[in-house]
Amino acid sequence: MPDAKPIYVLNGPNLNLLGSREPDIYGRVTLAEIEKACALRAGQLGREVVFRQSNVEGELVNWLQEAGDKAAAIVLNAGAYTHTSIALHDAIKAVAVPVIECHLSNPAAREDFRHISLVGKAAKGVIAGFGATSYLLAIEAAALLANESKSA
Ligand code: CA2
Repeated sequence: MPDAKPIYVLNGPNLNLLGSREPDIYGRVTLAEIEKACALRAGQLGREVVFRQSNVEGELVNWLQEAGDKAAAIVLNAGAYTHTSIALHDAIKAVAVPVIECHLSNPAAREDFRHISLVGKAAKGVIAGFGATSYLLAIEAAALLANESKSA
């Protein structure tokens, strides 16, 4: 696919700690390993991945805006900002490309404060609860949605 736009995979706060702590909830896989697996799966689907992590809310907003111009689709694990960030909600609403909310765990099966997703209220859809595999399922959804769009 010549000139196919990339899939942006954006990760929020504390996800840089993956693999080192709380393995019962989040598994033992590191974010670097997830990045490699995403790149491999996206490559099989004819796409490249731009993979980033930040603990800073505004940086995630900036990257969503950048992806709105450059990406075919966005996979977003906003971490705890999922449940609190009106800024991320508004940024998702403002981009024309599809945003897939992605989680390692299943927030609906956890504490009450994780049951609200401000990201989910703006996203195209949600994939959650499959550990690192959630990212690969989200890459597949992103590639399918991107292929439906003429400009991506
Ligand atoms: O399940 C997910 O992917 C979450 O987005 C992870 C967030 C959590 O706040 C969301 O409710 C669900 C937390 C990411 C923190 O990741 C850590 C990894 C290892 C050790 C400590 C935190």
